[in-house]
Amino acid sequence: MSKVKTLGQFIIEKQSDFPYAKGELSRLLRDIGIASKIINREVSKAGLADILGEAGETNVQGEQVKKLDLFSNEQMIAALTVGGECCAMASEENEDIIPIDNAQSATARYVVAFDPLDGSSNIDANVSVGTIFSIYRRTSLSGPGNTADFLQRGTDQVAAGYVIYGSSTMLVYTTGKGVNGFTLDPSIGEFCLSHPNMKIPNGGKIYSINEGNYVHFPDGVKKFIKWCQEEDKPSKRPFSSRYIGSAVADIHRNLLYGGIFIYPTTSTSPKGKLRLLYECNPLAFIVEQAGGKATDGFGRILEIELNSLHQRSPLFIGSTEMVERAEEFMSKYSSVELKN
Ligand code: AHM
Ligand code: MG
Repeated sequence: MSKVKTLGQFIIEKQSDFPYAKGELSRLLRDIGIASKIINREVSKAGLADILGEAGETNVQGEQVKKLDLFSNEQMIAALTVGGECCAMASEENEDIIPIDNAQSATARYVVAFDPLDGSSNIDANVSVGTIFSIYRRTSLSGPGNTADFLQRGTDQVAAGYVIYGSSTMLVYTTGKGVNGFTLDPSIGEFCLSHPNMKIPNGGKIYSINEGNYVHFPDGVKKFIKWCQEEDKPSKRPFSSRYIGSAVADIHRNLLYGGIFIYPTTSTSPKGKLRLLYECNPLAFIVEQAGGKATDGFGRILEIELNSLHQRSPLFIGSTEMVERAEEFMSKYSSVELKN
């Protein structure tokens, strides 16, 4: 047998990192892994939807053809509901939480927040999309979970991860003890450890931001972008601009190569676009665990108080040196009033 280590094997091995764990967290991660394989199967057939479906309504089995983000949402909900380790879910696709009211959920200890298919506007163009998830211990004592179970700070996350459906499919996660990445081997249907102990370079040469919104950016961001574009040999500027428009894909690339991703406040979106609970917090937890930094331009993402499920936040995330440089520009040229 080769040295390949599957996600399942890795999770079982790592369970001993949590001496009081009863395996529930491991089972939750396994359930998410299963949902993501089903999502992957459908995402990889995205271009076939029209020819398999009848007027886009039904597929070849006569089933309803669903939009992939709704399909992904259903898969995550189904996997976590039957898994029995989770007492409530929160999803980008659902206004309210989804409490789980069954025999196991009464004693289940976790809640899971997720964005089932982030960047889904890219899907028809065959561009990478992702699933993002974040796991918390419930704060309620029993029964189905409630909204208050989710209103915790990012620092309270027990695990977080993302799945990127790209040129290959990868699952990257952390339980607060470093970051590990697994690539799906389609021939055996297993996520295999391919990127152990991921570390983001301290500096980088890539900045990722939707520059089309330039006129709406805070001055600090405008000045930072101009600084990235200046010629300066010692700091290897000008930097490269790379923007996919799928946060998972942009941040994953920067995690590997070094760089910064920014989705700031804009004059049209004064709180930013991305959501704290199931986009910013899990991505921030992963990037910090990989040695990087994530802020809202002024302070640490993971310490922001969460008051509502779909609360937005600006996000500056990536290589520590680059995020700190952007923060310098923010504190010099932008008002802290822009803060969340
Ligand atoms: P979504 O959750 O509706 O897919 O939106 C989130 C996505 C992120 O993945 C991406 O970084 C951002 O929206 C792109 O937004 P924009 O098109 O404004 O640049
Ligand atoms: Mg999203």
